[in-house]
Amino acid sequence: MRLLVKTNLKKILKNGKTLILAYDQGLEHGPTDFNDKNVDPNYIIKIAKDNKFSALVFQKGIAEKYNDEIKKSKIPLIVKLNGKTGLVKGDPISRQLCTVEEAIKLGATGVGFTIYIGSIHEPKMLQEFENIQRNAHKKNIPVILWIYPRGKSIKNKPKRELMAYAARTALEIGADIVKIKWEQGTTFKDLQWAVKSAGKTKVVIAGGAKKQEKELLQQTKQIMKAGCAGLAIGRNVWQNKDPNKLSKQLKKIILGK
Ligand code: FBP
Repeated sequence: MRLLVKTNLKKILKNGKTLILAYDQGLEHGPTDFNDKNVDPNYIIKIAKDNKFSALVFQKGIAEKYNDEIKKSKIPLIVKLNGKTGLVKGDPISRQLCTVEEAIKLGATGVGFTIYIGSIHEPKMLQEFENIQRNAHKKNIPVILWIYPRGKSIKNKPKRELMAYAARTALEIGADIVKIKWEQGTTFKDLQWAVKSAGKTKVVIAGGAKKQEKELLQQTKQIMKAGCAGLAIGRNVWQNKDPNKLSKQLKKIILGK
């Protein structure tokens, strides 16, 4: 990897660890995930700022409209370059909605992209990623890949295999950080195998729908023990009644402070 990409990666990873706040659910799921408070992007920026998250993830619209507030927060920005709504059924496809150049103009430290491996549309997403990865690395911008096995073809495949396959794909196609789900029904050992499969690509785990705090904290300890770099989490933090308290607990586990 080019040295400068590494330098910029260091803005997101401290000692190889990271706690990223994700807020692209408004597009992916719709405002059903939100309440009166967290529907406002400023609320999310404040959580990230007050708790010194490692990075914040937005789609380009929020990154543009709330640019002053994001810059003032001094939290590194990751701009998601593709996305889709949750309304279309069938094998998913997430197309590019923003370029690397636009993300850089918005002040991005990193860019994010989603690929649904196993979807019949996988080749299109792989190809768009290829272009983004090359452009981003030319400009010394690290690439974070959200990679989720989805679609009819994966229905009967073991979750353990799919999780490691997702992680490995990220390494093979040049992602700097890969975001996977710790698939339900898989074990700690399975997660360790996925981390191993990702090689030098750092693994972060998605939060998923809101769960009990105790469960989340216990899982986070396991995630770190398995060799992951941290979490890229959304709903569990900004849907929590006390996001500051939870963020501090997560930081202690992940970053040790
Ligand atoms: P959460 O912690 O809220 O699950 O966010 C993680 C994330 O990857 C988001 O960035 C994204 O919007 C969402 O999950 C997509 O989840 P899914 O594809 O399962 O609906």
